[in-house]
Amino acid sequence: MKLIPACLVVAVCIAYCCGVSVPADSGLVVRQYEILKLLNKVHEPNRIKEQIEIGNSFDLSTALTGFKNPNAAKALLKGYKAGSLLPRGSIFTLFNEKHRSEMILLFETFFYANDWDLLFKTACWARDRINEGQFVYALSVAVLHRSDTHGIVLPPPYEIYPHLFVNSEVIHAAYKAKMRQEPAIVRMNFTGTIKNPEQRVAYLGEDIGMNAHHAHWHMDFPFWWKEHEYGIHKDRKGELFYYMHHQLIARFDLERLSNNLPFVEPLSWDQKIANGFYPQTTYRVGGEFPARPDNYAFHDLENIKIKDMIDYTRRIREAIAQQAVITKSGEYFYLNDSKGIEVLGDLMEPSFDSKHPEYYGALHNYGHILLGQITDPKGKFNMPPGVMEHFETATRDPAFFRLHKYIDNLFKLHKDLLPSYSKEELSLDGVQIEDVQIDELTTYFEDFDIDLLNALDDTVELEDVEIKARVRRLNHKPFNFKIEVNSDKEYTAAVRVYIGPKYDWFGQEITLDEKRLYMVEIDKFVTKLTAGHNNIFRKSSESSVTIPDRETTKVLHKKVKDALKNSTPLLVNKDVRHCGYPGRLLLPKGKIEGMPFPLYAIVTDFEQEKVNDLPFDYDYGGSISYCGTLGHKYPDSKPMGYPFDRPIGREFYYPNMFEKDVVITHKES
Ligand SMILES: *[C@@H]1O[C@H](CO)[C@@H](O)[C@H](O)[C@H]1NC(C)=O
Ligand SMILES: *[C@@H]1O[C@H](CO)[C@@H](O)[C@H](O)[C@H]1NC(C)=O
Ligand SMILES: [Cu+2]
Repeated sequence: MKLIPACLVVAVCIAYCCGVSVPADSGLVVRQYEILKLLNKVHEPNRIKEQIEIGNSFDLSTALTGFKNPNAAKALLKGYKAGSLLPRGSIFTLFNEKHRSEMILLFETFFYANDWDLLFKTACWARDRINEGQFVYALSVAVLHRSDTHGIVLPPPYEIYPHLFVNSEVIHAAYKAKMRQEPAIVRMNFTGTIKNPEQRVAYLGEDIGMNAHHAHWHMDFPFWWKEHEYGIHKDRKGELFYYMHHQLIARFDLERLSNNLPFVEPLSWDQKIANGFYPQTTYRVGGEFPARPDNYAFHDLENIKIKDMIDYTRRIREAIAQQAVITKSGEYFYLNDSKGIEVLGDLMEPSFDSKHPEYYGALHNYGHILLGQITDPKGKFNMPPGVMEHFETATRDPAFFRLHKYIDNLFKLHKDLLPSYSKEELSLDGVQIEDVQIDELTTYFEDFDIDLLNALDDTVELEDVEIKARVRRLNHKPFNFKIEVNSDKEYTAAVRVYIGPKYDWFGQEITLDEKRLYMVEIDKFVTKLTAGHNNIFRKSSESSVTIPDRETTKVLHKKVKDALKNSTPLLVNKDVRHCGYPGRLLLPKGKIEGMPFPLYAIVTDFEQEKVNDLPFDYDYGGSISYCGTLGHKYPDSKPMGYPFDRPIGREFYYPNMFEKDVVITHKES
């Protein structure tokens, strides 16, 4: 990027250096259109005639020379011919090794196709021949990572596979409406009743935007990603695994306080899980998601033993205490600096880059599986995978946050052994934040409709009718804030803004060193400071943490059609990703009578921490804070969560920081 000389034409400048939306060329519009059609009603045979014909006449075995690396395509074809692949109609879970390895073959086939034409033909072929879960996931990850599909927007996952996002009653009611051929809006309730205290925060765990974010994060950063083979580096992937999940829990904890619930407790392999979970969700085919009664204990699975989990944990704790991980070849990899978190993240998830998967195991992934199969550990009842075995559904189960707190506490052990930030690392000469002013912070619940078109079987006799699920979801009034900064000189400044809890569940004021664990990032941005007084204005919608509501398939479809007719150009951002916490959920609910939260801001020198040569205000196309970037380095070099990721030292507050209480008020509607 830095090689591009000063822009000759403004339009070129925008297209090449600043990552903002530009009109798509006609090739990309066509590709976007075909991808939308390929992902339509994936559970049924394709109904798009042209795509069916392309799929039928395509012969993968004679096309192998068209792949940069044909091995995956060969192996896929072999499995297909032998009938050994997961059949269509079966439930796909990424946590199942067989399912996953087949999906990776399909992904690599898509990824290594030398041009769009071959990718498209292969996809048309696979659409009706490979399991639909594998197809959607592999195609999505391929589209996100191929350069000829950069900028393509995928339909929201809750429209591709609504069953994973809405409960059984809704699906049932939707079927009835379709039979009667009446348009319908079905009201969806959150699972459980008021007798279950966890139900008070079900609206967050079951929020479809939150689940969609989680699903997309794991598409942007697949744990099975073979960086060296694919040639795409995922900058700070291990650290993002730590930080994104850490923030999800912290955010959940603030929601809990807003609802008079204590912070999440970590779970433990040898203790019963006090709170059961009844998902009330059903697979399209294959039955209900298994439920877990209260006070249920972990059980050994055939290939995952509780004892092993305890051993893995002990080894990881040992590595943390020694500040060194032992690698497969018997060397030590030190954890005593800010790079250590990256290694630990890869180790605990574990990703393909784990330094020693045999020794340190698969703490997080196995945790998901143990929870998912907890009620049928021997497979006696042939129960389908649990909610914990899909990234689309995992956060519905409160045990998700308990598992992640368990893992997060291990990360904390590591961070606690690093030195506190020094004065040099915290302060900024000649810069003083004088005040932070923020609009009234108000949250409320609103209705949101999910299109259920893809949830229902197509029938030749019955026309599609508009059927929607109506859910309640948390939102907040848009707000602005103003940071007043005095500076001795010009700076390109990085600004970080957090909110945290003031009181714990007992009503006790929380100390700074405890509070730091629950600080939720609200925004991180770069701005220019002039010498003298500066007013920095920022809007909630600009947050680096969040993304706006996803475009519905219908709207997307219409835009693409308009672009094909040349009436309105389709705007695309080639850096776009789909990952990001929903903007609506930026603020915790707070309380009707108002609830205080400390707001914290810090200004640092971006020149000292900048990594890329892109303009300081480059738009990386989505949530940088949680989701990093695609194809660029993570834009700053500070540890994620700075300055709260490390223990607070004796001196912490400097003039370039500011803290004050803000009040979040919930309006009942
Ligand atoms: C949701 O709850 C309300 C009130 O309890 C009930 O009337 C309604 O039938 C429920 N909706 C569904 C789809 O179960
Ligand atoms: C980390 O530990 C190694 C081995 O003891 C040592 O050589 C290195 O200087 C340490 N690094 C830091 C930043 O303390
Ligand atoms: Cu996750």
